[in-house]
Amino acid sequence: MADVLMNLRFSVACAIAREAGQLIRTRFLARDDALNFKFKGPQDYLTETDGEVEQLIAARLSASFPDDAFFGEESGGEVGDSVWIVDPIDGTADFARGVPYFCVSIAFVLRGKTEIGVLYDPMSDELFAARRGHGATVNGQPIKVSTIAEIRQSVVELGWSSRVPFERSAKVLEKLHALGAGVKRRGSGALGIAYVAMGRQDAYCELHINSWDAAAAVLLVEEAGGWVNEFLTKECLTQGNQVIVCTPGLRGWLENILNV
Ligand code: LIP
Repeated sequence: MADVLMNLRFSVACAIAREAGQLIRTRFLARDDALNFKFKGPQDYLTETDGEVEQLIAARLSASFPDDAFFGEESGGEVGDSVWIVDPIDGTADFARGVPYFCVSIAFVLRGKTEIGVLYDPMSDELFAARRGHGATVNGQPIKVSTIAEIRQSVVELGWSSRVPFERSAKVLEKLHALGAGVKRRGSGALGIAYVAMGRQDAYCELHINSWDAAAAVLLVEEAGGWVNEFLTKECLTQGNQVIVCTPGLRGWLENILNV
């Protein structure tokens, strides 16, 4: 019975991610050139669509799974034994400025472990999905991390934000460059981590990222054969944490580099 319910949660989460993604796409394409956004903090964007999409997801999940808790980036919520962790738009800065690089992220966490992770990028029409123990897919096709094991042959995305003094992120950036890594920074941690799961890049790391940004995508990497740090600690659910996801061969390099 438990497996049947988890299967149902997985299917419903995928459907909700697509519905939410279509709403995000509609709002993105209809946007005028006016700068319709506010700031929650330094370079921390907020648009009306963030709240609209989170309300849609919360309503759909509550209707299907009324006993589950809900915790979203914009509205907060309760963190119970079974809880949905949601980022309505990851990559809000790009969404706000008209750059088509963002996704919706939905994770289901049971007794502190992520069991379901679903991301949808409505601009590329890519649905990334994973259920613990059942592999990871993009649009239903299995995905795997790359086989890159040498840092000087790797593509590593480094995220950063005003939540961490830039000097610390700069030290990581300097170390990565010194070791010959190809370094990227795109602006959506969720998509950056999902790209590791499908081998588009070989690692994603950030000194601090929120649970709603990364929880779903980290499960994708685990299920795609990658290594992930102990990201989703009890504190992380509400406080965030450092995240490192990578190919197994890059683990040693990145654990050392991030020890800043
Ligand atoms: C973003 C993260 C990114 C981080 C940004 C921001 P948002 O999430 O995905 O990794 O560096 O500061 O937190 O705000 O677009 O949902």
